[in-house]
Amino acid sequence: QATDVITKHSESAGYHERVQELPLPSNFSWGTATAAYQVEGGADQGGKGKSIWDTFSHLQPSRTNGEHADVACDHYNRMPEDVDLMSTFDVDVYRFSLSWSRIIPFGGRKDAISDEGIAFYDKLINNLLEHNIEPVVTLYHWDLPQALYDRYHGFLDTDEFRADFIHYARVCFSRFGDRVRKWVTFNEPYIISIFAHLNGTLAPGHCREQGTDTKTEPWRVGHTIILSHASVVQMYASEFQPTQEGSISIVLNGHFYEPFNPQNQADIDAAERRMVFYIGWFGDTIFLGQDYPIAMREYLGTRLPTFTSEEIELLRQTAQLNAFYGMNHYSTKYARQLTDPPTDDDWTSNIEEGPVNSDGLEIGPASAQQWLRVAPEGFRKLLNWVWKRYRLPVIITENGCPCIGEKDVQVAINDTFRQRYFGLYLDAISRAIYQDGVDVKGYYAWSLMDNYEWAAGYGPRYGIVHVDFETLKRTPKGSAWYLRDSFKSRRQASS
Ligand code: PSG
Repeated sequence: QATDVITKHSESAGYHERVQELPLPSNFSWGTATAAYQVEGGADQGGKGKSIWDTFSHLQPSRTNGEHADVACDHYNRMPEDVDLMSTFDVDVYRFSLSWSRIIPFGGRKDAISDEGIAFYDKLINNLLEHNIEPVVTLYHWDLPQALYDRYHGFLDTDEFRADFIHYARVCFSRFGDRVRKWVTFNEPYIISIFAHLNGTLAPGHCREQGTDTKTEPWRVGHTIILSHASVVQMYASEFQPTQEGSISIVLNGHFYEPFNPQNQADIDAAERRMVFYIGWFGDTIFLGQDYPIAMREYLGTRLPTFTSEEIELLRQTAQLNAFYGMNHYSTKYARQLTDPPTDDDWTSNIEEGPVNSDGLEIGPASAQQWLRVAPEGFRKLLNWVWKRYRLPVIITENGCPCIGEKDVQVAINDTFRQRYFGLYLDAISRAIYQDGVDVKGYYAWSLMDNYEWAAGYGPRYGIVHVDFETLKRTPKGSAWYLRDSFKSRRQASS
């Protein structure tokens, strides 16, 4: 049976390797990650305002598997227990996000700040520091205050959103910045743009069927994110960094793409161009401080907004202030250049992507989510791609996978599939560092615990801790202990 699995999958994906426990630098930091809406619950506690996810999950339940996150992991009420738990895994870092509408219930720059909301995050941060765990804080992980959507459609109004986001960021820096040394502005701008304003799978669910302008909206949203990020970086550098001495950047996600047919030049070009559209969109503007990639401008024409010369100047000035490249990465796909005319809202430059290549080989074994295959070699190649293009220290801000059948706690505890996934992906990082010269600083596993997986509800489980969503009982999975032990031995091996 084992050979069966092996012969189906492409050798070049790296899955056939044994986990080798290759070394990592002694100062390499590891941790776990979560996002506010996915774990907190406490929907009506502490004066929290509604976010677009509260609305989306309640008013359009068919789009979220009938499930919402009013309670989720109840982290809002069980936070001390969760911090105790993560400290038993010897983590260095905890990456979490702030719920904007917990801190400013109506979100806007003239709206009231909630002391209760601030108090929750104060407690969390202090608790982490008492356990010697470094907080890495994301300002925006998809839960836009509903009031800002009602007022001006959120990201679609660049000027309004930007002004409100700068205000919100300033509140966070001034309240938490004495203790937080690493900030992330946005989690995954690609997903916010494409999945929330074109495919419609994520809140606010804009899509063609709902009559929104899928030709231009996602590119407007991306534009808003890029400018809002740059403004916040500039503000942080001038108002807070001199005294707080922290660092700031953004988190970009992206698959690695292999050509569907490696003999076909069009597919080779497609794989590269797919990454330019996915990652270069935000990376070139934000980290290189320049206009959108030429390939995007050529293909999208006037669908893509333009920067004024002052805006280009802002990007140029803030580019070097980004201290790291935050990388969320899970999987590799094949890219195939299509020749039939694309739809008028095509966002890929007419590329089809999938898990099977022209020889019928699968890129790697399937997880519990259809888009996620195990392919560690693609991870190593993506690390190289990003390093070559941006020359920034890389932090893996998310990586992980959901195994099949994990609702059963016995299956979850014995999560050998995930342990192997982590092992192979960590070996890929070691090779990228020691064989390829990529500067990788840290690794945060997604996720600390099973949680609300957006449109997929409570189906796929990414946690290194199992959560029973009926009793809310937490049980560490084998992978939690695997990561603890593996980081220990990998870091010793290098010193
Ligand atoms: C990234 C890529 C895809 C789906 C979801 C993500 N994709 O290619 O279809 S999102 C990312 C996110 C976190 C999620 C986690 C697992 O930041 O909140 O729970 O991945 O999907």
